[in-house]
Amino acid sequence: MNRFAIVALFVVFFASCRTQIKKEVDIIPRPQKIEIGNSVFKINSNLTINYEDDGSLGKTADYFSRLVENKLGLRINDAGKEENNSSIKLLYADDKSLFGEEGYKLSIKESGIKITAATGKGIFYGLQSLFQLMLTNRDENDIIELPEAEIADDAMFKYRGMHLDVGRHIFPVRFIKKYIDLLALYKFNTFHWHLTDDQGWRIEIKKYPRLTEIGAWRDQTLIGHGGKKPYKYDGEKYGGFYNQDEIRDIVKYAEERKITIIPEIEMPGHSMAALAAYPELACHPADFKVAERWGVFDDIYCAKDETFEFLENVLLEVMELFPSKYIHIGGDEAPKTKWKTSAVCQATIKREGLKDEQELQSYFIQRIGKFLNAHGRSIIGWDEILEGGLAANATLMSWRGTEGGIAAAMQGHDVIMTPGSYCYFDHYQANPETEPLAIGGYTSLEKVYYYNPIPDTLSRKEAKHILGAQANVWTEYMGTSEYVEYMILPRMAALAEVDWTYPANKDWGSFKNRVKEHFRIYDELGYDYCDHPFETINKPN
Ligand code: TNX
Repeated sequence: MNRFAIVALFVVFFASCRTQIKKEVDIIPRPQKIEIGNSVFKINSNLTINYEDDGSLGKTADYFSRLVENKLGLRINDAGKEENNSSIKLLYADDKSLFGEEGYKLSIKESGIKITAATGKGIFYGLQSLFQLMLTNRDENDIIELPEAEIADDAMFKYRGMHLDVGRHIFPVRFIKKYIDLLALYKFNTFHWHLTDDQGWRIEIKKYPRLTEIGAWRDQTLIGHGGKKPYKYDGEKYGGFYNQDEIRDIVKYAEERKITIIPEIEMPGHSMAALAAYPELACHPADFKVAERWGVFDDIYCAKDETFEFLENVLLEVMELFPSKYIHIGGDEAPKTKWKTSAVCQATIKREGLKDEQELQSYFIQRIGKFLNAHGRSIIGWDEILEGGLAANATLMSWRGTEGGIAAAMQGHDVIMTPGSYCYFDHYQANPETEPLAIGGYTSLEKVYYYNPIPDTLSRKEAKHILGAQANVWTEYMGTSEYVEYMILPRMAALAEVDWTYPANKDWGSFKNRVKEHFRIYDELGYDYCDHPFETINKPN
């Protein structure tokens, strides 16, 4: 081969690499199908949106216009049903059977943009993809040119969740909304709101005012890591709660973004804050304090009638506020020490013909489960609710590995996967020696990315019970909202791809490139994030 031919070959090779790269768009989670053309849609100041007016698409169009105006400073005119010359069209598909429940098609041509779906949710997700494209195709002069593209997309899992613990640290309403915005950006559909814990009760309950007068405040907080003795405290009163108006406002905000909020009211353990407010609910009432350090505490709700009456009344108010089908009732880490020495608990064990305290926990959860079922709701509980027998209709959240989830799915129960070593975003994401203080562990971005929620041991039928995966954000060591952002970004982007993208389309190399582009989105939207998530260290988790 002569020199000219070799050079020509190189040119062709590199040119094809370049077009290869251009074939990708920076959408996370990665869509099912993407075809990219050669032209572009240039966004100018005359953007208009139109939609079929079914009473709901108009609201979605309005949401999108506000989003684009706030974040990109671009006005979109609402053309209502006027189709003429509208640059963004939202349409319901004629043949709905061609679309999944949450699927959509996004078509970008030189002449305009069209989003088609069978449902309002699908349209909403199409708009999120469009929003990401607008953010990642903007140049230094704020000019946006979208590539010609045909995108067809749908969700792999129907439950795509992010959790947030506001018990250990509380965050302002405006941050809860900012968190929800991020869920929407990444097509999550569930926000699991952990509202009560030993260190703070965070939801106003009108019938029991002491829960927030007393239970929402701790006298001081542990400094440093909980595993390090002697304990040192900061001596500063800390606390707060969300009143019912704020909660209603947040539920509405989430609804507008197609996100269901599942509230969690912990029982029978992690209840020190409630016991500090109402000590009579304990087996051995004492002068309890709202917890000031992290861990698992022996005093838990006593399995007695007063407790059930209290919890049922609390749940009635919770159900008023949250329309979700599921209510999370916790169930984790409830030591049985106090139940062993309680006459009432022992009498209940005898009366109900239970074997031991483990079965009493099961009785406790089942009784609450029946109460919620009678009100048309279903319970979700952490995997300890397996012990002593699962309540009817209970959905299990598997956190201590995947075994609990596997066992529950084999018993025909629905399961949400949140195994600690893949889905705990309170673990370190980079070298612990140089990172800010976290609880421990090491869960890299890559590890999250490769998580597959469906265990190989399950049959096809059993695997249908795996609804999806969720990351848990426990906040013992996250005192500020900026630090919460830092811990979830970009790992949340990886989880989005675990939950949404079909396994055949997952690709770590491609994800790495796209996530780097998303750093720009975080900068643009004002989120903190870990900018060095690719380094790997030799630390097993
Ligand atoms: C275990 S996960 C807990 C939480 C802690 C977390 C820390 C679960 C159901 N319970 O109370 O915050 O570990 O990683």
